[in-house]
Amino acid sequence: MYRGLRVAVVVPAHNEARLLPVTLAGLPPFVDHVIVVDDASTDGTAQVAADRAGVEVLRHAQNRGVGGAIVSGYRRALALGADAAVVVGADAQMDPGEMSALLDPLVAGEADYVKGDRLGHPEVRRRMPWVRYLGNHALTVLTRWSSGYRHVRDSQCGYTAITARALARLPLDQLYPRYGFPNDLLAWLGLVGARVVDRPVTPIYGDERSGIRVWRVVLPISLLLVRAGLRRVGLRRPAGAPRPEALPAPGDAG
Ligand SMILES: Nc1nc2c(ncn2[C@@H]2O[C@H](COP(=O)(O)OP(=O)(O)O)[C@@H](O)[C@H]2O)c(=O)[nH]1
Ligand SMILES: [Mg+2]
Repeated sequence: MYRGLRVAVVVPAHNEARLLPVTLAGLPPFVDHVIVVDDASTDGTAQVAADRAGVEVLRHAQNRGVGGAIVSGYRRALALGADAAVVVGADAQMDPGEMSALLDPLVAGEADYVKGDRLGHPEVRRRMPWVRYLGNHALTVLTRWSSGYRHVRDSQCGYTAITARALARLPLDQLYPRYGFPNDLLAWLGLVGARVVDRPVTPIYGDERSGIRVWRVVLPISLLLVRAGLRRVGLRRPAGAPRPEALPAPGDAG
C-alpha cells in the first residue's frame, strides 16, 4: 500500500535473466503485487522471476512485444484489484526510489497517468546516448500533437503509473504492442480525457543492451502517431473508439 493505494508493479521482461534480479530486489516494500511478464524469453528470465518470493510470473508462449506484455500485466493488475499500476522495465534502468514521486499525483487525485521525464534531468546530455536524445525529442514533438498533451516531454519514457480507473477506460486490446506503446497509450488517454502529468526521473544507462534500433523504430512510431493524430482531430474515427469524456474524479463512485 502506498498512501492508501494498492500498487501493482508490472515488469515486462524479454531475455533479462541477468538484470531482472537487480530490478526485483530494488522494488520498494510498499508494492502490493509484482507481476513479471516473460515474453517468450529464451534465457532463464521466467525461472529467475519465479525464484523470487512474492512475484507472480505470466508467460507468453509467443513474443507479443513490450506493449503486449504490459497489457497482460495491466489486465492482471485490474483482476487483482490494484488501484494503480506502475511499469518498471526489467533492465534496472529505473530508480525504484522515484516510484513514490510517480504515485503522489495519483494519490492527490491530480492525475490519472503519471509518466517519468528524463529529458529535464540536468545530466541527461551526458547520460543518454545522443541518438536516443535526438530521437526522443522528435517523437516527443509528434506525440504532443497526436495526443493533444502539449506539456509532455520524454514520450519514450517507460517508467509510468496509471490508475485502475483510467485503465478500465482504455481499449487495452487495441494498444500498439511494440516499442511505440507509450506513444499510443498517450494518444488513447487523450481520447478518453485522462489527466496526464510528467515527473522528473533519472536517466540510467548501464551495460545493458537495448532491443531498440533507433532507425528501425522511429519510422513505425511516427506513422503510428500520425494515424493517432488524425484519429484525434476526427478525420478518422476507429470503430468502437470510446467517446471523449472526462474521467470521474477519484472520489466518485464507480
Ligand atoms: N515482455 C517484453 N518485454 C520487452 C520486449 N522488448 C523489450 N522488453 C523489455 O522492455 C524493457 C525495455 O526494453 P529495452 O529494449 O531495454 O528498451 P529501452 O530500455 O527503452 O532501450 C526491458 O525490461 C525489456 O526486457 C518484448 O518483446 N517483450
Ligand atoms: Mg533498456
